Amino acid sequence: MSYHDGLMLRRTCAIAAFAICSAFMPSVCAETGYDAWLRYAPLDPAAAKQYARLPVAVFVSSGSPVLESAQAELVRGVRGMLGKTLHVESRMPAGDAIVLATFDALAELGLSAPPEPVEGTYLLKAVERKGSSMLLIAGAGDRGILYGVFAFLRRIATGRGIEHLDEQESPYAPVRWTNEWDNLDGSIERGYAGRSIFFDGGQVVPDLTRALDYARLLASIGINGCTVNSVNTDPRTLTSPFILELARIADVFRPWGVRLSMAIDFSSPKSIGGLDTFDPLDPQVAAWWKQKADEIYRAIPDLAGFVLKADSEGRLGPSAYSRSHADAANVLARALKPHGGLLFYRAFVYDHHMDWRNPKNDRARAAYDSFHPLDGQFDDNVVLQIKHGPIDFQVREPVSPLLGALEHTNEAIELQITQEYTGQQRHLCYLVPMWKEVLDFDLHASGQVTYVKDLVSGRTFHRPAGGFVGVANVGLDANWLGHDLAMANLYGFGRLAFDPNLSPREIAEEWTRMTFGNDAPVVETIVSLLMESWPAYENYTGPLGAGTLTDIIQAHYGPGIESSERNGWGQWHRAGADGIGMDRTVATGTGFIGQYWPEAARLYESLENCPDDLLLFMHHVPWTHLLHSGKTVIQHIYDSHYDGAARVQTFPERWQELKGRIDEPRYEAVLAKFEYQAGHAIVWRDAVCDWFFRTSGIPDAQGRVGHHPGRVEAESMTLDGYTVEPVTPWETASGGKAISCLRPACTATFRFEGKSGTYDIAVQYFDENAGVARYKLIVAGKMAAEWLANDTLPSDQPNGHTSTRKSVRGILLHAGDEIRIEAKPDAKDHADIDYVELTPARR
Ligand code: GCV
Repeated sequence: MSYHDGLMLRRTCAIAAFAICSAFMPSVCAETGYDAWLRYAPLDPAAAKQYARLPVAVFVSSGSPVLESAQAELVRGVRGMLGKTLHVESRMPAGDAIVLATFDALAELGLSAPPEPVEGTYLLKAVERKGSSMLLIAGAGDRGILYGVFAFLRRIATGRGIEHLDEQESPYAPVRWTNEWDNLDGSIERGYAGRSIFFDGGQVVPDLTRALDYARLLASIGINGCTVNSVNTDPRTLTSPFILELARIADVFRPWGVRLSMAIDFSSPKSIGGLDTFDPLDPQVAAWWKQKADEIYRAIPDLAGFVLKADSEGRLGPSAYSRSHADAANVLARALKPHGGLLFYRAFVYDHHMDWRNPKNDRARAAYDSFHPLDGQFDDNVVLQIKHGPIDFQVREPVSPLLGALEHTNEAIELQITQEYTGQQRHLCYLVPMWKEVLDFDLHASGQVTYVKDLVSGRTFHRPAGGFVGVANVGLDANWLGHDLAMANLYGFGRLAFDPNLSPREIAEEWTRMTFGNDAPVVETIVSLLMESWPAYENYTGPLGAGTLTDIIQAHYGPGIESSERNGWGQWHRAGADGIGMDRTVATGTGFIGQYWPEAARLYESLENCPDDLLLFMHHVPWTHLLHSGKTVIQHIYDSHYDGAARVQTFPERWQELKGRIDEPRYEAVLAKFEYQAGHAIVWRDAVCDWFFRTSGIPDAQGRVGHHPGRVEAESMTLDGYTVEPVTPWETASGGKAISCLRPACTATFRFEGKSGTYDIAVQYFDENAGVARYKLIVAGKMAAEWLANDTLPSDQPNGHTSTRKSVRGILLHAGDEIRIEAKPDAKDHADIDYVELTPARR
């Protein structure tokens, strides 16, 4: 569904919602996911009862665009959920009222404010005053009130009472930003939900409704800054006409308390500024940045700051002039300083041409080696933006040691909401439990208990700035992230940034209630699916801290196990005949473990202490090394891949239990995603197990690897028109081969030789992004299924990205029945097929 169709449907639904659901029946009105967790669907009558005494008069103690948003949101939410229309009064009402006030205004109401609240703090309080009930939504600044309104509506949406309300919350850290990797042409780097909501064809889009609605979503979870263009930025971002265009985005963000920030190109003084240098220590360059910052602040007075990726993955940086990262950061920070702006300097700096033959080379060391020596040299409005792990958003990484190594520098942790290495929003992978583990990790900085959440928020070393940055990459898809359930990650990022002491389960439950309603089976099922999803994904994609075994050169999506090796990118797992893993010990390896403070290093340096889930990140061990679990490494790899794939086979069935309890469009969309994920998890399982079997030479003790009962290889079928072709990499096709149709039409046929009964039939084919092939599955002369290979998977070749499963369930088969696939290729999609698998019916 396009954005505009989605919007129309949403509007129609909003108007119809109360008419249809005015009897407070659970709403199963068609939804697009556009409203995300801010649906404000009518509560059922029993739940609504507890809010019967909610005052209908609202008084707002002052006016500002943010307060107007707060007030309008309150009216909208209460109307949607309770069917009650609030009246906004211009004077303090004599009777019961909801009062929105800043802490500064509380004294006038005869109430006291919390001592020294940080910006964004809110207070929800039920107060009896002169015989009337007052429901106070107070805040430190307008943002505090806005956050209070969202917290209040969240209470109602999740069915929590407001009788004796007394809730006060302060944001854990001042920085709670998203980064969007949007390009000016409208594409999004590592975006999986359509094109940019901000840019198209080199311009800011004329209609910024989506940007405005995004700001509302961000505000509802306490996000206060958003960098709208990719860190791999286009220097044109800083040209005068473009600054004026960006100002339009800042204008739509402002009423929601979200400040715009921009990614900048370090070579700009030369590339667009007319200077012959961008040397940060050249006074002309400093003057250029100062004049540029002044110009930007004239157009965007509340710009939050700049983000810079320099000397990384081909981006120009201070090394061009043998200057330090501190020199580069400070020249920008000084230009921003008079305006109150922050400079985020990304610590994602590494050499991507490293010599893989040198066993001492290690990309994981790079951030610490580059930035730790500079601690204390950065100005106070510089924030080092540090990815949570030392490599790059893998399914499992240790915490970056740099996070514990900066006592005199502000830092922010960078988390990735967009699922670059974790299934690209085609697989469900709820990342909040992973982030929580990271934030709760004790880095023992200076020998003290120092959790990551306290280091990054600036609490540990009393830094003036710091916090949380999430790379979101929302797009024009109606549901923002492409998979309705992936929105739990955006929600969870904001909730953790505001309060990292929340638990992943609490967040999952809150999000589910707001997004899908309070129906108990719905809540139970979705929460359990979310909570199981990261462990399952880790199990079928990446073992024991070796990284996600994906194709790291291209799409970062399907399996591509060897792509990590023998190149300069440094994501090596060093698997070979003798064993697997990177030796990062101080004693014999790269010394990476020595970058941790001694108490944390002790956890990793010895094989005895090292946790199983990071073993291969830290050590090189033989295949037969015994884990703490008692299994050998190789058997763990086989077992975990089978377990993970088996777990997600249950996802579609469990989701189907919710039919009728969730609106049809979202029900169907998620079901289709789960069916796809279940099939692709098998591709992952088989690719990883086959590759490790060939490399280790050690068979699976349970006899599963390489043995697939019920599987008929396409190359063994009777082929008409099809030819047998090798697939690259070999492990992404069963038996390393597939059949390819280079004629206008082809067929592949075989006879069923098993016991008569009801079977599920899976056709494993390759859905290449090079045309739309057509398939028909004909069983005993009858059409069993017909489909198009029209997905937009990230490759135009048969491989682990494109291998796709079509499942047809409950087909009655008799011994000797003919099973035939008829295919028509299209353009360069050759209707490739890997195999057909027949299993006794499951459902
Ligand atoms: C924006 C990884 C991603 C790149 C990304 C980079 C970064 O390498 O694959 O797309 O570039 O990280 O974070 O800068």
